[in-house]
Amino acid sequence: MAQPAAPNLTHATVLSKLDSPWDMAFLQDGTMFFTEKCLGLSVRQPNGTVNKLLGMKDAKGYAASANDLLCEGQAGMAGVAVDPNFASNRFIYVYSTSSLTAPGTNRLMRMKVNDAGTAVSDRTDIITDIPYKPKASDHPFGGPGAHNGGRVRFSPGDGFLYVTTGDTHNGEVPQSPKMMGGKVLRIDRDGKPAPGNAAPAGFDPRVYTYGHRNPQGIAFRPGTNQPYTAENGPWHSDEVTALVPGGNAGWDPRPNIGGRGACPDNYCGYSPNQMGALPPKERSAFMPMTDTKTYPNAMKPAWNNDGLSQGLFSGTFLNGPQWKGWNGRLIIGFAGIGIHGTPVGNRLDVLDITPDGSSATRTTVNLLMPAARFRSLVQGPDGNLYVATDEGAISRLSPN
Ligand SMILES: [Ca+2]
Repeated sequence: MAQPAAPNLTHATVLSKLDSPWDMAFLQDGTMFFTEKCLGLSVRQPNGTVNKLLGMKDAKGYAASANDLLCEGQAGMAGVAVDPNFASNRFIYVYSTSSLTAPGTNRLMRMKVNDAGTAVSDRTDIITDIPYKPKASDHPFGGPGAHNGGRVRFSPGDGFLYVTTGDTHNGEVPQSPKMMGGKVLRIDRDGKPAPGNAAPAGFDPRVYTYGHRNPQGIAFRPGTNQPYTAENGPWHSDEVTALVPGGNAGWDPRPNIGGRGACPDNYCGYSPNQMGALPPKERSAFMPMTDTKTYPNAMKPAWNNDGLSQGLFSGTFLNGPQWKGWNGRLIIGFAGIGIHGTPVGNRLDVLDITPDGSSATRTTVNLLMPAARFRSLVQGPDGNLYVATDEGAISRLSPN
């Protein structure tokens, strides 16, 4: 039987001249909440009106401001999700870096949106202890705010909230049972652990999976609702991984694990590493994204970006017959700026993942829009794909 064809895409700009838009979340009527990394939370009403709801420190023009919210490097205001019961409880959830406790952490805030959609109130920080990298001098690589995680999604299957967190360039974090970076957390709307997380004994009960590097995409496969992460690799090997409760994603940048030597500031995350695209057999000596030697039961990736690190950042499953041959497939976006000799990562790929999540084949999307650094991908209630780019736009890609 012939495979259904891939859809053609048309492109329309929904909002432009934004400042580092990071994520979007929709209501059924098309209302779109969105974050800007260094400004705050806003909402675009179905008629196109934009209301600025909650601003970070020094952001102008917002209905309210929160002076503890800050941005620095990759950190700032990030993921946003609306409650599945929004119609009755009006709850919205936002991940942001905060200075409320020194030297700062990432927090997951729950707030209430008023009926007019012009203001938020009742901020409750339901997670307060996600690590944040406060200053460049702590570690030799990257800058402050590096590896900050930040995607926030409700599962349509179990109704719980999944939160992705980054390793903050701290070697102890990803495998730590108590430090909440390098994890996927699974919680209820009050921030309490969801039942069935199944992390090993001694782990914080909010931990669903651990041993991640910097997962910034999480999506749920239609049909099974199994969660999949998309995460950045250490100058090689971006990964997409099917998650299982209590699973170890196999990232452990500590020295002396698996025979690694001393590394700068006890973070071997780039050591040994490659500069440029080396042949796969040479890459096998690199610090692995999934260390199956040390952790034989680690979750193996469904897909590896041909050994390259190009800023794999976000992903969502396309769902609905309008997507033709891509219906049910995972679309992922890259935001890599092309450092260390790798090609710039401004593209979208569609992955056809096997039912067991063990492997995938890739199709690169031919976009009818300018090349861009893709920060967020969300399918809207109209069935179209909305994309946020570092170039400052939120666009709509419609299949036809
Ligand atoms: Ca991994």
